[in-house]
Amino acid sequence: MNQIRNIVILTGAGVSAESGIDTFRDGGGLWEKHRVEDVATPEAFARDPELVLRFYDMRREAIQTRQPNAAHHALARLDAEWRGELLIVTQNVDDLHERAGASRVLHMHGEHLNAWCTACDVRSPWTGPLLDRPPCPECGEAALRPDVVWFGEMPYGMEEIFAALRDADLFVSIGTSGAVYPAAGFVRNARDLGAATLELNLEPSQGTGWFDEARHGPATEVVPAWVD
Ligand code: BJW
Repeated sequence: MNQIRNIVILTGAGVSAESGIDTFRDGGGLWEKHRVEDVATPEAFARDPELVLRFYDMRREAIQTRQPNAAHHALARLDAEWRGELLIVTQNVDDLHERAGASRVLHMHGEHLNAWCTACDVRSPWTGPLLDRPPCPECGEAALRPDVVWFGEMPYGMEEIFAALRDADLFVSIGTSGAVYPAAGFVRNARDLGAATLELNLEPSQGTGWFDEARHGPATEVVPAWVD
């Protein structure tokens, strides 16, 4: 890591898997139990808000009982100690990077523990259920939805992410299948912009061929081994 000053780290569901949070596309993952079209699009929410809110209430409750694992802690150590630029771009909607102590975290697919009021456009911290249609703490309208990015919606922070990719010397992708864009394209963006690229994943991802180097194994092993 001698020549490296600026790092962008992309994380996905695999980094939280060993904390007991379901991934999406693995065997037994969320998309085996729920159809994407039924729970993770704006059209699904318009059609059947109760089904969507029940799905997210269940997951919001579950993540609050889960704890960061050795991969989150290793990344938090790196964040605390790295003197150059560092950005953890997470696709995860849990808060395990933050609870491990990382501060330079961007949630490109939103956060379970926020609610977004579609009436006044304000985001508020939210730990309880949304199914009973509580009023927005800001404007009082019963118009809250989970503050997550569904298919067809624009991910958060794209300008900041591309600025970081432009300056990156190293791009590291951890625990993501490479199935969902635009995140799946970051490795090619980073390469085109001159960064070295590394994949850390349980198995080769869909984009594994784009990386300069890949190390495969559980995140709680391969991430601390890379950081330390
Ligand atoms: C471990 C492990 C262990 C397990 N240790 N590893 C056709 C072509 C290209 C694009 C499109 C297309 N048609 C439509 C699109 C666009 C669409 C898209 O990508 N669709 C694809 C499915 C084809 N994308 C969008 O709509 C996005 N918006 C968009 O594109 O806007 C326009 C735009 C244009 C230009 C620039 C910018 C924007 C929005 C995508 C929103 C995704 N939302 C979700 C739900 C979030 C809320 C929620 O949590 O419910 O985000 S879907 C879901 O997938 C979630 C995740 O963040 C995301 C990625 O999943 P992830 O993290 O990779 O998880 P898995 O399960 O897929 O993989 C886990 C990996 O971990 C596996 O590889 C395991 O092996 C590994 N693993 N255990 C290490 N212990």
